[in-house]
Parts: sequence; structure tokens; C-alpha cells
Amino acid sequence: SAPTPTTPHHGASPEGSSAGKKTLGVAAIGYAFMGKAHSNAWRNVGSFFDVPAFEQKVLVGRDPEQVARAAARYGWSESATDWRSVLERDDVHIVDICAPGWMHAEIAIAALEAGKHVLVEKPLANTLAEAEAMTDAARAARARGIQSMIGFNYRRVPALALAKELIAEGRLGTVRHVRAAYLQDWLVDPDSPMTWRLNKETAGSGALGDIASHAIDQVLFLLGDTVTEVSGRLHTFVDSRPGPDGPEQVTVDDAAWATLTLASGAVASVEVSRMATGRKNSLTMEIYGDKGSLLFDLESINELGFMDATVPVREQGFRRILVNEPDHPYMDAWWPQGHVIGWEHTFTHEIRDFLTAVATGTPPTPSFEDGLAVQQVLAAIEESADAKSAIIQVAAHR
Ligand code: SOE
Repeated sequence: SAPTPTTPHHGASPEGSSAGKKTLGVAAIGYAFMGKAHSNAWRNVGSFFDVPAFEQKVLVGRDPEQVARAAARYGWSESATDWRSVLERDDVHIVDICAPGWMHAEIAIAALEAGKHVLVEKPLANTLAEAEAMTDAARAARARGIQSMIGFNYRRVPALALAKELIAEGRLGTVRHVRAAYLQDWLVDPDSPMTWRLNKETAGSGALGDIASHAIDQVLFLLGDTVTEVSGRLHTFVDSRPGPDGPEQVTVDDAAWATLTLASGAVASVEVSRMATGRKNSLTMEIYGDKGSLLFDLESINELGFMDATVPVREQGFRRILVNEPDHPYMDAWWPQGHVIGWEHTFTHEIRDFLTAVATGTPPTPSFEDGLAVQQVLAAIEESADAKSAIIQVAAHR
């Protein structure tokens, strides 16, 4: 059963309480979709992984009653409405930012300056300037032993972590091209109401920042590469949606397309949409090398397709690896061999890796620099789209 909120979670790792280290106090900001996903991970991580001792101290949100209810339900000892006062607390060492993107920069920079380790949801920020300021703050904090990480949780899907291992081991040979697509359909209905996610002021961009950020991060993660050139296109299919007081202008994209040139010479296509009827939450990655290929679809999260082109031609073909063996990344912590896991587990893996990094003083990945690299590609796609698909050079991230 889940640990009670007031009891610190005690891991058995040498970095944990057994080594006499302090219990890490955690504050989370936000309790909606991502706040709930992260809270669930904080609550369960100690039941499965050996992690340093920590305590779910306080959940922060704007509405006092709702945040109090969420805190009680998700295992936090307390709730609060003022994130600034939480940053002043000596018993809070980690701040997990699950608030919308427009709040990321202000909270993350203040938290890092207050000496708190920071985990922030993706995308890093709504603008390139904010992402750069956050990265500068993270770098300065790192020099003082303060860690930071961005929550690209799909890096912690066991099948994608396995894909990275296979690529790094050279099993695909030279990767030539990648198809990355992230397709959803929750905006298909033109009467679906206006939300903060459809307003540039609050969301920064639409499908681009929300889901192309994941797809681009996967390209960079899997290939260990950087983007040098971008060509992009954005499209808004429904430009006005019902608000509480009548129709409101949609100021972000519903779908985006891009081709990326990577420093290695590989080329990636990225296609994202929140209007792909029938696609619910489909992140697909196809990686093609001269010795083999990999296929992944988030809607079949425990599977990885592998085509090994080094075996005799008559034996070739994609085979389906069921990524549910204790030998697979993260899987030895869960159930006996063959028992599948789901989307929420990726956040548990993320929290486990972050906690371990904080306790051992090892900078975790993906770092804010990694988040900035994605943000630079997003900005280049927007610039290219504004200029009608011009090719935009991407500077090496600072
Ligand atoms: C909504 O489009 C969303 O929840 C994204 O914001 C998440 O990052 C993604 O994991 C699922 O889709």
C-alpha cells in the first residue's frame, strides 16, 4: 500500500537514509493532469525502487479548497497556494513544477536561486528567451551542487530506453533517417471548448510545443545527435472555439510538420497533430539504419519492433520484442517476468532517476540544456513556417 503522507519513504540505497543523509522534502506545484501524474509517481516510487529517503511535503495550487483536496488524495502532507513562500521553507529541498508552461521560467529560476533542486514539466518554457534564462540559472545552480531536469517522460519508456541502447551498441549501423509522429485527436470537434492550451499567451504554441517537443526530444535522445537545419510548417484548422462568453480566437497551431537535418547527416521527419481522428495518444518512432531498423508506438507501450538486417535475408523481417523482462531497462523493479506496465510508470521512472541524481550529486538528464536544444528546434520550425517553409539554421545550443 502507498506510504502515509507523513512517513518519510526510506530507500535501501547507500545514498538514502541508511547512509544517514537527510530526508529530502518535496514540493509539487500543480495538481491537474501532470500534477496528478507526478504525484502518483512520488507516492509509488518508494514501493518499487530503492530511492533516497524523501517526504511529500506540500502540494501547491491556486484554489485553496481544490488543492487541499488534491493534496489529501495524492499523499501530500500539506497544501499551499503561494509558491513563493514554499521556496522559503528549509524543509523543502526539491521543487517539481507541473504548472502550465507560462509559469515555468519564473518559478524554476526562483527555485534554483533559492537552492532547490528542480524538476520541470516539458516544454521547458513558452519562449526561447525564457528557456535560455532557465538554462543559465540551471548552470549557475549546478555549480553550487543544485540539480535540475526536464520531464521528457518518454525517455523512461522501457522500450524506448532499450531502443537507445540498441542504437548506441551499433545494432542499426549508421542511422540514415527517422520518422517521428505524435498524433492525437482531442481537438477534432470544432465545438470543443477554448482552453489555455489553445492560447499563445499561455501555451506558447499548440501541438508544436505540447507534443512535437516530445517527438523532437526522442530524435535527439535516441540518436544522441543535434539538429543543424530545420524546415517547418504549422497549420490551424479551427481558428475559433467556444469560450465562456462567446467565440474565442485560437492563436496556436493544431498540427505541425518539420524535417530536421542532424549533425551526423541523418534526416528526421516530425509530424504532429491534435486533429488526427482516431489517434488517441500515438507517439510513433521509426528509425532506419544501414544494418537494421526499429519501430515503436506509444499505444503499444511494451513493444519494440526490431529488424536486424545482418541476419540472412531469408530470416529477415520485423520481430516484436515484448519489453517486459527483468533484463529490460527499469523492468526488474516491477512485476515478475511478462507482466506489462503503462504510461504512468514512465513518471515513476523519471522521479526515481531524479531522486537518485539529487542524492548522488550527479547531474541528471534530460538537462535544461537538453530542453533548450528542443526549444531551439521549435523556434526554428515557427520561423520556417512564418517564412513559408524556408530552411532555418539551428545554432548549437549554448
Ligand atoms: C496533451 O496533449 C498531452 O497530455 C501532453 O501535454 C503530454 O505531454 C503528453 O504526454 C500527452 O498528451
